This record gives sequence, C-alpha cells and structure tokens, in this order.
Amino acid sequence: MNTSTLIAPPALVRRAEQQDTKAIQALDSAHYMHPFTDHAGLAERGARVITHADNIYVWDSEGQKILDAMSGLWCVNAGYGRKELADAAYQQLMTLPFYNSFFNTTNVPAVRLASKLAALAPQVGDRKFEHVFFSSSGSESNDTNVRMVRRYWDLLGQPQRKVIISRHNAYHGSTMAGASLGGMSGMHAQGDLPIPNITHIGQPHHWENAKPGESKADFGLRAARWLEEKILDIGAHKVAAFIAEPVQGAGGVIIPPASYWPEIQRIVDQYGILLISDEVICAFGRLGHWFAYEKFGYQPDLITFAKGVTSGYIPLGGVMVGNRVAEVLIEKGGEFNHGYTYSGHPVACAVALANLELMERERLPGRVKDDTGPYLAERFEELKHHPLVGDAETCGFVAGLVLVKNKATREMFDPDLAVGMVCRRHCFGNGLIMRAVGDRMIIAPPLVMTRAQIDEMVALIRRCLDATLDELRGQGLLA
Ligand code: PXG
Repeated sequence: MNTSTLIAPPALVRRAEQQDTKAIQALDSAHYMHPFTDHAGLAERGARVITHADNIYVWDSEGQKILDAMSGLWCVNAGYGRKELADAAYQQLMTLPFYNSFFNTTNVPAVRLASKLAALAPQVGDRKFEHVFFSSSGSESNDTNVRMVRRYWDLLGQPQRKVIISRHNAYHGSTMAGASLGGMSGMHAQGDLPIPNITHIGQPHHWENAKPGESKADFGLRAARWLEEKILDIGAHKVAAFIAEPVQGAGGVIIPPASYWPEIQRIVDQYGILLISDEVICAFGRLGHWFAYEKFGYQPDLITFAKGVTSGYIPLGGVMVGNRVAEVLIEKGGEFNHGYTYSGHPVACAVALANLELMERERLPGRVKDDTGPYLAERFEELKHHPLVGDAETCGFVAGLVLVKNKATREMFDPDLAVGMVCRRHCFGNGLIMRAVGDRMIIAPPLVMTRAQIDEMVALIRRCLDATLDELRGQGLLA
C-alpha cells in the first residue's frame, strides 16, 4: 500500500498550529453557525480546532494527535493526505474548473465518472445500473430521489402513487425532503416535518425492539413485515417507494438481522413498489463491497451515494438510476425539470475518479471484506467482555458498542446521565474520535486502516471504556 504524505506543506501546518486557539474560537462563535450545534453551549466550551491530517490521524490546534475512527464523518475512506486526489483536483481546476451540464453540454470527468460508476455497480437479478444523476450531497440526492420516484409513477399513469415509506431513526439528510425521509424525531420537531406523503415504520434494531427471547431471525422477519402492514394500511396503489439504509449509520450502526433484507425484497416485489437503497455511508468499500446492496443481495431501483465517492475530499453525491426507472424517464419522460448548478461538477468528478482508481489499486473494498473487516470483528468480539459493554457488533468497517449498566439483565443507564457523552469525552481526552449515539459508541474507520492500527484503536477504545467505568464507579453509579 502507498504510504500517504501530507498535502499541506509543513510550513502551512506549522502556521496553523501556531495560531492562537482562543482567538480562533472567539471568531468561530462570533460568526460561524455550525451544523447540528447548540451555539450557546459551544461558545462556553470553545470549538476544537482541527488543523491538519494524515492517514488515519487528525491534529488539533493544541498539537494533540487524534486517531479518527469516524473517517471525518463516515467519508474519508481512502484516508487523509492522499496526494493524488489533490493533484487530480489541481489538474482539473487548471483545465476546466467549472462548466454546467444543462443546455446540451457535458464535460469529460462527469462522463467518465458516470461510466465508471455504472461499471462498478453489479447487476442483481434483472436490475442494472447504467445511469447516474449527480448532485453535491446525500441530502440533495435524496431530494432527487423523491422527485424521480414521483415522476416515474406519473409517467406510468399512476399519479396517486405518492407515499414514500421510510423508518424511524433513519438518516437521509437535512433538506426538507431529506429530513422528512429521515426518521429523527428531533429533526421532525423543528419546522413542521415530515412533508406530506412520507411515513415511517419501525427500525430492525434487535437490541432495542425485539421481544424478550425473540431470535434475530424471527425479529428480522417481523420487522420487515411492518413494511407490508404499512403498505396494506395505506393501500398498495398509493405507495411509491420504500427507502432504507443497508445498515443505519447516524442512527447508531444498526445492523439488520440476516432475515430482514430478503423479506423486504419479497414485499417490494409483491406490491410493485420501488426500492431506494441509501448508501451514502455504506457504499465504496465501507461494508467490503463497492455497493452495499451486493453484500445483502437485494435489488434496489435507485441508490443514493455521496461521502466515500470522493473520500470526502470534495463534495459530490448522486443517484444510481436502475434500468426500471431510467427506461421510463428516458423513453417516456421528455425533459425532467430537475438539476443543480453543480450536477456533474468537473473538479468533484475528477477527484472521485482518482479516488475510485486509488481504492481499486489498493483493493480497499476487498481488504475490508477479506482481511481487515474480519479482523475488526474479531477484536470487537473481545470488547464484549468489558464490564460496560452489553453488545458489540461490526459489519465491514462500521461497528457499534452498547454501554449498559447491567450486562446480565441488559439494564441501560438513565438517559439523563448521558453515559455515551461521558465516554466520548474520555475518547477525546485519550486521542480517539468515536461517536456517541445515546449510549451506543460507534466507529467507521478509514478503509486504509491496517491490522496494527486496528490494534492501536482497540487499545484506545479499551482505555476509554476503563476511564468511563472508573468515573461511573467514582460517582457511585456502578458497583
Ligand atoms: N443519507 C445517509 C444514509 C447519510 O448518512 C445523508 C443521507 C445526507 O448526506 P449529506 O451529504 O447531505 O450530509 C447522510 C449523511 C452523523 C451524521 O451524525 C451522519 C450524516 C451526516 C451528518 C452527521 O452520524 N450522514
């Protein structure tokens, strides 16, 4: 494997480090509104200033080196500091920094990337992916999905098929349609969401939603059949599509039982509704395949992607449009009145091409599937023995741990104690970035992570779990 090199010249890095953290924090709270942030709280604490990165590590303005087990935000699949991605951007910026794809025009990187993605998406059953629609994010791509799905049914003379079914605790983005498709109650509570004709069923979360003693297989079937119940409740003739993440990411790395996806496939086929696989997190090697539907063996009609397509180096997203939808849109549709200024942005597409070539050359999806993914699973299995850990699961290069008060009874902590946040604080203190979703601690490491680095990460996780345990014991919250 290539060893990566820092993109930023050392002089630039040093300059960033020498900047006064307090001054940056003051400017930050004076002017910069962050996503999903309580600004009053942030102003009190001051933001952590990340200055540079290399391979699987980031550094902050105080000089602390931190192992980034979240790949930025589930996206830096190729790791930080990959010079060839910077070179690809520079070359394209100097050649053609921008041109649009409206009005009968196109550009070479967008064409090459669309054909590359079509070649990487495997055919399952009779579903082929020969067309791609580009956007700049996962949220925009899901807005595209909503418009495409409705257009499809209109063109087929079934305009009453409007309802899109999603799941509670799903994450599909933060635009009006994205947040509505998502099942985050906190998001729905702000701004009158969801928009009409979007509805939600339960998530396939065995730990939280299974009945006592219910097997994973039985629960998986029962959870899938919530979709059938919802379709029958609404009337199949009114349902347009079902959207789901292969493995829920932001919801806390929720890995469905093996029985779930085959039953979902039976149901969408039986009622003729479209299946949207939101692979913004799960594609591009994250689960050990280029696309995640391949891992689970189902047949989507539309696939949302973003993040890992450029390893997060530059914004790019899109929708892989399966032949079922593409043929109708192309043959019957005429003009589809939808698109973005940056659809097929040449620089973003050039970086994506360089990223996919790099991932192919270094066999990153294959490594996760056959080597480092199974090794991560093995190491996570050991964490189950920790007194705080009720469950530990991995799927490719995503993983989650449940922190519990009592392992035997699976009793959880009082949510007001925010034990996940306590653990997260210890992670930062010990040079590790891990996400807390309630009391689930989750990771999605860069796919370049080696076995030795997995060992280093697991040792850090163990240290943070121990520190959390000590703090809880110190407060008399645990025996
Ligand atoms: N779909 C899925 C499955 C996602 O994970 C989006 C759509 C939206 O993508 P954009 O590019 O519009 O952000 C996402 C994004 C978290 C977190 O806290 C996760 C995401 C974004 C922000 C925070 O885990 N996923």
